Amino acid sequence: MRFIQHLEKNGCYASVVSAEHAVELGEEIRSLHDEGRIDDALYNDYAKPYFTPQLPRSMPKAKSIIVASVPQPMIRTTFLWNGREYQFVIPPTYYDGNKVDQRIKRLLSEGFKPRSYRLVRATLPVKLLAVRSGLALYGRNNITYVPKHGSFHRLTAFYSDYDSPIDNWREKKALPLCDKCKACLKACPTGAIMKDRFQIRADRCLTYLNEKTSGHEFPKWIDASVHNSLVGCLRCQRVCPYDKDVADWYEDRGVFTEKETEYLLNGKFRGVKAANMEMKLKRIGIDLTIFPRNLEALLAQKRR
Ligand code: B12
Ligand code: SF4
Ligand code: SF4
Repeated sequence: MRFIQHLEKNGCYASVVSAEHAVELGEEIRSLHDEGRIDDALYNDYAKPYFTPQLPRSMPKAKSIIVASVPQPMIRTTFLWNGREYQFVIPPTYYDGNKVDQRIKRLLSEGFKPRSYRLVRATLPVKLLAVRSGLALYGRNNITYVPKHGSFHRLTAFYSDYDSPIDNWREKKALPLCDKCKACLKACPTGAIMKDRFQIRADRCLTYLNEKTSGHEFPKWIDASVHNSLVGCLRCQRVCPYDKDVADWYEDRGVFTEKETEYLLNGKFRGVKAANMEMKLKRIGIDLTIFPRNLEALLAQKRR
């Protein structure tokens, strides 16, 4: 399909399925919750809109869902503190969400020419969609992988009135090496990846814990040495053989002065100063809610 080739020429991947599958995606996730394999808080509070897909009001008769993958590096950001310079990492996908959506929308519109179709951003469980559309494969770490950039890519999806002659819907599939490899299982610091079950225990994932607002302290069972990113966690990605070409792929973004670091560690955020800091943090895909907890945890490690 020309629009898929157009995305590929621009370094991205895409696939298309019939819009009828939106319901199935929701059903599959719901049945996991019914079986007790997704924590109530995660299902009901954290990610409900992704798990209960509905065709958008602006396109109740959508014909297809187009899912796209855009490569993204890690962000490396610098904090000056007590006369020293510290570099901390933010994993791919936290930042530039809107930019990615706009870029994909533009590339799709260009690829559709001379025709023109409507595109409405879709709130869906996009990993499951990407794998069931043949765009990606699941890793045992439950992250999805595409050629070249491994798991270092952002997924996004759009409903469209494009009536695709092909429906790429299929069974889900894992990476070929996951059968024998245990690298991510061994590297996971919280036991979220399990030996005898493919689906991870998301409620144990460090990312789930450090994305919560800073008022939520880390549980006692979390070892202080496990923190590795300003938000999220990269342990299971960086050890994966399919990520070996991207494991050191960074973009340097943002320097926080001594004063700014002190402000973030102080934890009292109000008024114009807080608004300005939010703007600066937005560029690297985070916000004030995770401060001071996550930064304290990383700096404490450096002092050990
Ligand atoms: C909720 C959520 C979280 C939660 C829960 C994660 C989870 N695994 O459920 C938390 C906060 C923990 C989280 C963490 C992360 N997330 Co997140 N998250 C989401 C969100 C909103 C929904 C994910 C979801 O559908 N979960 C429900 C579970 C049940 O679905 P699933 O993980 O796909 O589970 C499938 C597998 O277990 C598989 N399966 C089960 N058994 C078997 C057996 C076989 C043989 C096979 C093949 C498959 C299989 O089937 C299940 C579905 O039926 C999406 C955004 C979106 N729009 O979808 C981002 C998203 C998935 N997250 C993303 C990322 C990058 C991450 C992190 C890597 C961030 C980081 N570096 O710290 C971590 C990775 C944690 C991990 N190992 O999964 C990206 C993934 C991009 C990619 N390359 O795949 C997404 C898509 C955001 C984005 N727009 O890019 N996340
Ligand atoms: S580290 Fe090994 S088991 Fe884990 S996702 Fe990668 S190949 Fe699969
Ligand atoms: S992101 Fe970290 S805590 Fe979560 S599954 Fe991967 S290694 Fe484990």
